[in-house]
This record gives sequence, structure tokens and C-alpha cells, in this order.
Amino acid sequence: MRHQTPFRRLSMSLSEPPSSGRSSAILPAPSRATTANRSAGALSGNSPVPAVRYEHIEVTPLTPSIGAVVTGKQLRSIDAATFEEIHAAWLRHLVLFFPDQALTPAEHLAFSERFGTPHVHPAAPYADDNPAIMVIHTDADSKRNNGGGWHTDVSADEQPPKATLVHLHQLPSQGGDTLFTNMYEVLATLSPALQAFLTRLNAEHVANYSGFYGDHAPQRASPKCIHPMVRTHPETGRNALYVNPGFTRRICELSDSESAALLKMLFEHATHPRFQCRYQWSRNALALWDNRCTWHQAVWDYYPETRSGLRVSIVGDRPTYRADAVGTDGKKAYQNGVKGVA
Ligand SMILES: O=C(O)CCC(=O)C(=O)O
Ligand SMILES: [Fe+2]
Repeated sequence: MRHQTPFRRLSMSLSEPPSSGRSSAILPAPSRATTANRSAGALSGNSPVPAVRYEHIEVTPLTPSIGAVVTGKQLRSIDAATFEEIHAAWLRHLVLFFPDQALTPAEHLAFSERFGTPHVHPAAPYADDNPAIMVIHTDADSKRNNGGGWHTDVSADEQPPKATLVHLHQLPSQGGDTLFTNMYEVLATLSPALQAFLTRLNAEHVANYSGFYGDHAPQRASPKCIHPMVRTHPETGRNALYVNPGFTRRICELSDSESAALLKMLFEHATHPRFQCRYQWSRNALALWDNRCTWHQAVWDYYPETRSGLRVSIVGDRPTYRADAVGTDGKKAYQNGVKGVA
């Protein structure tokens, strides 16, 4: 398979930063481990996380930056070794897609719970009398499409969901794709001076679900929270930009006009296609994404057709920036990497 460059067994610990011991927080120089792997030709795509050899699943990357399709297993019955591989692939590719998963809502929930405690959405309708099983549904009567703009899930919560698992049961005849963005790379391709500045800033995230889900009564008040703009991923030790157009309203330490200008610039930078993948769903596919280092957006291009399924999210940590983190990934700065005219 083109993605597999076996040089290292999965027994490596991905719960530790890939290059622990590195002290400089944010300088965009490759870590020693990364450099060694690169010269050995061991990296696939842009990930600084070492390649792994999978023995229980097949993993096919969608782009060098983000996303992989995982085949070979039914998620309703996986053993601990398979789960470990899925977890490692998730940390490496940020979003995984599992086609052809025959899952009842209870099985979807049970697989999701292997990642932690289910998160209850503040306002969305739910299935099976269980507020942890959120309904995803858009049809000809919908006023809006859930997840239709770039966002990370419920980032206005004090402990936003770390993982989201969406299983789609009904699809339109065409369209209804979901796009994902790699927010590690978005940060890493900014100039070192701007990265360093961002590590000192916090931003306010505000949700307003009032009327969003029609007549459905909310589970709780719409949340509001202040989070650091650069977030250190607690499992990979890598830094990601943690602001998004869906929920981030202003940068606390700046004036209104400075805040608006910087957020506009960051949002534009983050929407470059080089950081993205786009998934074309098939019926009964399940997507698993990491909200700590990605954005996503569901495209509503299939009106008046119906698209529906279920979602379970898993509670994450309170976002923090760690000055002793692995840092960013040594990408070329934005002006060297992605600007261009044609
Ligand atoms: O329907 C989708 O593809 C994703 C919608 C969304 O943003 C979500 O469920 O978090
Ligand atoms: Fe979402």
C-alpha cells in the first residue's frame, strides 16, 4: 500500500510527545526524531509523527496533510490491539473514515466510549432518549445545515469535545461531502514571530444555539469560554492554532480592530486547500475526527435531498498551551509555501 512505510512498530508510545525532551516551544525547526525519520525516508506525507506498521487495519491517506480511510475491521467488535492501531492512526492523520460500518446507535456509542466520556451537546436533538447520541439531519424543510461553516465542535465549552464520531445512514444522490483542515500545519506555516506572539494570546469563544435546532428545547445554556489561541495537544505534544470562525469572537488582549484584523488573517490562512481533505461519504461510513487540531465544515449542496445520521462526541481536556511542548513542525512559512498566482 502506498501509505505504509514500515520502519517502526506500533509499540511506540503515541501518548508521549514524539520527541519528548525538546524544550524550545515554538521554533519551527524539525525535532531530532523528525529529521532522522525524514532522512531515512520514513515519513509519509507531512506528518512529523513517525510512520507505523499496521497489523490489524489498512490505512490509506487521503492527502499528505490530513485524513485517512481505514478498512479491514468492523468497529462493533474490535480487540484492544486493533483499537490501539486505530488510536495511533487517528493521532497521525487527525481524521479517519471507516466505510461500510454496520452499527446500531448503541454500537456506535459503545465504540465512541472507548475514547472517553460522551459529551452532551448543549442544544441539538438526540436519538434513543440519550442526549449523548446527537441527530444529524438535513432535508428539504431544514432552515440550515448543521456544521455548515468552518468550526471545531463546541469550542465554547470549557472542556470541548476531543473526538467526534459521525455515522451517516442516509445520503443524497450527490454531494454532502465534509471538509477537514489540519490546524497543526496552519500554525506551523505562520512566521515564527507571529507564532510566538499567538502563544501569548487568549480568545473568547461564544456559542449561540438559540433557535438553531428549531423547536427542540436545549439541554443547557449556550456556553461561552476563554481559551488560549495556541493549544498543545495533550496526546501528541504538538501545538495547533485553536481559534475558529464558528465560535471565536475576539482576542482578549487586543483592541477590537486589532482582534478583527488578526482573526480575519488567520481564518484566511487556515482555509488554504493545502491543509485540507474532503471526504465523499458512502452510506454507513463513520468519520472520527480530532477537534483539538482540526476544523471541519459540512457542505449543503444537495437541497432538497436528505442527509442524516448520528453523532457521538467525547469530552476533552480544558485547552492549554504548554511552553515545554514539542512545538510546531518546521514547515516553511506561509509566504514560501502557499502563496502564488496563476
Ligand atoms: O454532517 C457532517 O458531516 C458534520 C457536521 C458537523 O459539523 C458535526 O457533526 O460536528
Ligand atoms: Fe461539527
